[in-house]
Amino acid sequence: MKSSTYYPFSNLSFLALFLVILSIASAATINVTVGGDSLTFNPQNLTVNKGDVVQFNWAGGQHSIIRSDGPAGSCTPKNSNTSISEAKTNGMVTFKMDGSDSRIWYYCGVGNHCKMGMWGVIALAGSDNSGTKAAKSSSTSIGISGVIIGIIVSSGIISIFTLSS
Ligand SMILES: *[C@@H]1O[C@H](CO)[C@@H](O)[C@H](O)[C@H]1NC(C)=O
Ligand SMILES: *[C@@H]1O[C@H](CO)[C@@H](O)[C@H](O)[C@H]1NC(C)=O
Ligand SMILES: *[C@@H]1O[C@H](CO)[C@@H](O)[C@H](O)[C@H]1NC(C)=O
Ligand SMILES: [Cu+2]
Repeated sequence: MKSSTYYPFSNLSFLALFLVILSIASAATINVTVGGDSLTFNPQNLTVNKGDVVQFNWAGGQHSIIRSDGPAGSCTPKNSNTSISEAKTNGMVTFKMDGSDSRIWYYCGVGNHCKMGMWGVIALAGSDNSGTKAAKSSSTSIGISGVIIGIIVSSGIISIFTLSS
């Protein structure tokens, strides 16, 4: 009697634990090379999952990482929290895409590096506006077609009744 009360809870706990483990396991570290042979962030355009950590590795030259408000290629700092890294020549910094932004833009603030193309974008997979809208409208149309199919089925049944009587 006691066990029948507790089993559903322990199943839910296992499911919750499994989902937590899954989300920890799927959080990845993605490398971006800063500078080196060219004035670039490589890869320049990155799509990551929520919780992923982007690791910027300096490969040569003096570079900083400053956030902008976009669009891609903007060399103007964001209003607040603009710096991911001050200018330096080696080492690394990490930036976690924790879900507070669905997309971030950044650039190197040293010299004319940004104008030369030293900027990058990190987007969260599946969280851009178009994707959200598409997902919403498709589920709406499924709902509408469900109603329409329901009406057609009902009218079919009605007409069958009409024909046989
Ligand atoms: C990322 O860079 C670090 C340090 O340079 C290296 O140890 C690691 O293997 C790299 N990871 C990937 C996935 O390339
Ligand atoms: C990154 O995306 C921009 C458009 O936002 C594009 O102009 C640029 O060529 C892309 N960079 C690379 C390396 O593909
Ligand atoms: C700036 O960053 C700090 C630490 O990451 C955070 O606590 C704070 O909320 C941020 N402020 C804004 C305006 O984004
Ligand atoms: Cu630079």
